Amino acid sequence: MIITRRTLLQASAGGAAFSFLGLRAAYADLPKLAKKATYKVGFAQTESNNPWRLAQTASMKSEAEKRGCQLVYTDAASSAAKQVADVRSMIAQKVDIILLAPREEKPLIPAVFEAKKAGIPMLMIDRNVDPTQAHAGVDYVAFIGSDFVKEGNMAAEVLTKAMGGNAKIIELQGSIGASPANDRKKGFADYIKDHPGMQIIASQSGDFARDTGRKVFETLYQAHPEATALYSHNDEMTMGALSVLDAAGKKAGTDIIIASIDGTKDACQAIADGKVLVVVECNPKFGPAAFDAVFKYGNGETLPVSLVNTDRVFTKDNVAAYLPEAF
Ligand code: GYE
Repeated sequence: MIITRRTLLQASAGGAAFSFLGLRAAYADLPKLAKKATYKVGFAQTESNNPWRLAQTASMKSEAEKRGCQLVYTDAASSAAKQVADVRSMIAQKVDIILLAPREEKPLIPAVFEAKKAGIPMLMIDRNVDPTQAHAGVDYVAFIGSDFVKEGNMAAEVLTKAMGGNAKIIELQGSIGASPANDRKKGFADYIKDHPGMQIIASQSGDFARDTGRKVFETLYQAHPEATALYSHNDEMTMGALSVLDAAGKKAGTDIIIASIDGTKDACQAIADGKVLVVVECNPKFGPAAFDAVFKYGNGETLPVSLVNTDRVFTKDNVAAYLPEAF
């Protein structure tokens, strides 16, 4: 049987077991990782401008140290072009494996193929690259992260129920071209399409950043004072929006009902304070799962092409128990 990328995609699209014969053949395409006691691991971070990123980096650094691995760490400072250059420098430094948190889906594609060509395996951490251009199990080993479509879906479900199926919604999107922004938008839209009273009246990117979120929300809310709800793709932008509402003398939680994603301390405290309705978790503590995958791969094991985190849903009913572990 000849295994093509299409065969593999069909197998994964069907959610079929990845022990499928085809996977092993396609896997043969991937760079190998020699079995060693420790590895020189590259971690190409996207940016460090929010608590989620800082928690992720801390988790990766502490796990690398625990396992005696040398971590070659780079921070792309919100630039996809810099992140491509960062991966190139890791290739030049001959790291054993690269953990990439791709800022955007398309611009990082060349970096994936350059690593593959250099014989360096790669794991996609937290965000993904364009699935039509590069394939897990073929071009890179696996994706480890959340199901962002499901996150958007869960946020929509809690918001729809709380609003009795009627809301005029402002949506703050994440960074343009980033997989969590694309998928969180889709997951939310998929859910509300069956609830005609749930209308998105304005939707714009706040770049997953607090200050950009604040500015964008200020403009959108001024243009749409009739808004009754906010769906924000991450907690940092939610915090930006909360400061706008405060300054405008509006009551978050009453005048505007808010659904958000991540699970930061600030946003979860805002649930406890009655300002935010729901935060869908997106866990940034990737270190243990990422390094487990590295060592398993080095051991010659076949990894599932997608390792999906389980995300919880925080509301006023359960947030107090979560707050001590919030980041
Ligand atoms: O939600 C956000 C961060 O890629 C899942 O990126 C991650 C997202 C997370 O900047 O806060």
